[in-house]
Amino acid sequence: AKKTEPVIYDAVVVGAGFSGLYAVHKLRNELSLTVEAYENGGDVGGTWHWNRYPGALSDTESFVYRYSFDKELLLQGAWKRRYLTQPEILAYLGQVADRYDLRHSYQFNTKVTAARFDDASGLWRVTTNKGRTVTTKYLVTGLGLLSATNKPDFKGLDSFKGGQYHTGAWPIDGVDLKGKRVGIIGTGSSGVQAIAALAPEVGHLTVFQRSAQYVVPLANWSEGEDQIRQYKSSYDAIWDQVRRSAVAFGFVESSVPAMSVSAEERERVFEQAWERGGGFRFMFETFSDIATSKEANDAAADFIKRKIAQIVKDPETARKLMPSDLYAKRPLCCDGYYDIYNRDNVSLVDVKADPITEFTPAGIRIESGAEYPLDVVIFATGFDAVDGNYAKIDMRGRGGITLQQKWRDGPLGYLGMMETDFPNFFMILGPNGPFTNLPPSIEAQVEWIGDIIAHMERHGIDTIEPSEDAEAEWLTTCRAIAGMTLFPNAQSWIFGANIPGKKNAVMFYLGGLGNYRQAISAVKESGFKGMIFDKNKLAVAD
Ligand code: FAD
Ligand code: NA7
Repeated sequence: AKKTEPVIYDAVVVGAGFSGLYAVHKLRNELSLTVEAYENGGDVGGTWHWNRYPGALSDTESFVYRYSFDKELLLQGAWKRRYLTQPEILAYLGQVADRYDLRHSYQFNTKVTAARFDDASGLWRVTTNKGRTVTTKYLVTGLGLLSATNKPDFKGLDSFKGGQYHTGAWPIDGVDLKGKRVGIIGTGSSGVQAIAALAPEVGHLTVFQRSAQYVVPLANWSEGEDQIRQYKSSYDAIWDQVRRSAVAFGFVESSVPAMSVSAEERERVFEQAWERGGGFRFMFETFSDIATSKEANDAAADFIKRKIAQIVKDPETARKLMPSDLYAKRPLCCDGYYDIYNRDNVSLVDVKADPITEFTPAGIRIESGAEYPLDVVIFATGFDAVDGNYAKIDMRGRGGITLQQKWRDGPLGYLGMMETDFPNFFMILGPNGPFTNLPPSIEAQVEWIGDIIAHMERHGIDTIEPSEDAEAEWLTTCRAIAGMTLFPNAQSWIFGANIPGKKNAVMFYLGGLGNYRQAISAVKESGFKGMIFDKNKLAVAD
């Protein structure tokens, strides 16, 4: 009998968050390719499928935390407040999946475990934990840059009798925390949101804080039909501005250096931004150089520290809450954050001064010997950012080179999307991509990837990969820009500093979305300069 040919897909897409969903739509619905997609979770949503902790919310404003590629979809947008809650975003992504019929391309609850490029055929072989291996020409991944959870391996974790949950892997059915003694480790973006939501709910909340943070208000006011109609009628202008801007948050970044104005004027601007709410607004809409000048940064930091001193009643607690680092991590925002520490049922433990030594059956013990009895511990300890999920896949490119070998000095990606020696492999939000409100960056990348693939299909090209020179040049650009900012001087996930043993590396292009879009369209306009087409055939011809 004739042997049946194995199925060869045009493209395999991995991930069903903002990135993967748009990639499936682009490749399958717009470019008419055959697509097979995998998602480790039980449904679409990505970040918003996994992060169901109380208080989970996007701090990008509702009018720009969404796709813009389909005007009709944009005009259907509905929301209630200035920021979207996790259930709202999850529902939105579900609607998107319905609208473009995306779910039927996906195998859910399926993890990609290996992906190998076959030099002879120029195709990828992709293996899942369901024991299936498929062959594909293009491999497109949207694995999430804040997705691989980081759970510190404290001594005695297993002995703890209570419940333990990570914010980024929250049980779908929720956790009943009413009246319980809850401990939370971590005060990053997830931590502050959860702390604010839990304090009024639980019996007692003990916050284990390592680094104190700068947190400005959200100002999460309700937005009525009129306001939403106004956004919708200005959407063309809004998205045009977003795409040209640096952080893509839907406001115009300041061009005024902090020290160019009087101290009184600075105070007025900071006060106004405090009232207006929003972390990125506070850092980028107030003055042009908060993230680049130490003096400007100190001025912003001092303003927030004075707020902490005014709000927090107990001086010892206020002292613990005072950040000592630069204001140069991802900016945080939360309504009433510092007020929470005036509540009787909330206590703050400074685990930088007095580190957690172990979990006991009853709770958490710190170095000085104090033990905190707890019913539940919440890990708001963040993510192995950017490359965390890539490291879990056995990925091999040309000649069997592994991604781990390629990234031994830190992850790197050409334009945040491609790798030398990994032909026809496209990452969405891969290393050295933009640091912004993410949906607009995801759209820019998916559209560029779609353009390349369309070009290849039109011209009968089998493989594409960046040249080593192009990749090295992009990395040099990313490093140079990062070096002009204060961000490398603060220890955070942005440079991989939050994971013990992880090499500090420049993992983002900090030049802003406008410049990024220009850089990637220049590559396209030049007929994909810096790319090598059909390297195999070239080798044969040599
Ligand atoms: P994700 O949504 O992370 O999706 C990746 C998916 O890939 C996951 O579902 C994962 O299960 C799947 N996957 C990974 N590896 C595999 C594998 N090997 N096999 C199969 N499936 C796999 N961004 C903003 O711009 N503004 C915000 O306000 C904001 N708030 C955030 C708040 C929180 C709590 C978190 C965690 C993130 C936030 N982000 C925010 C970042 C957010 O991740 C992005 O905005 C966006 O959702 C990323 O979409 P994505 O599709 O690229 O990745
Ligand atoms: P973050 O911002 O990485 O925050 C993690 C927090 O957990 C932070 O306060 C860490 O302290 C703390 N942490 C991490 N490991 C430990 C250990 N071992 N002991 C004590 N405390 C620890 O993650 P988030 O989830 O809040 O936010 C990530 C991004 O997702 C966010 O920026 C948004 O974009 C969405 P540290 O500051 O390292 O001292």
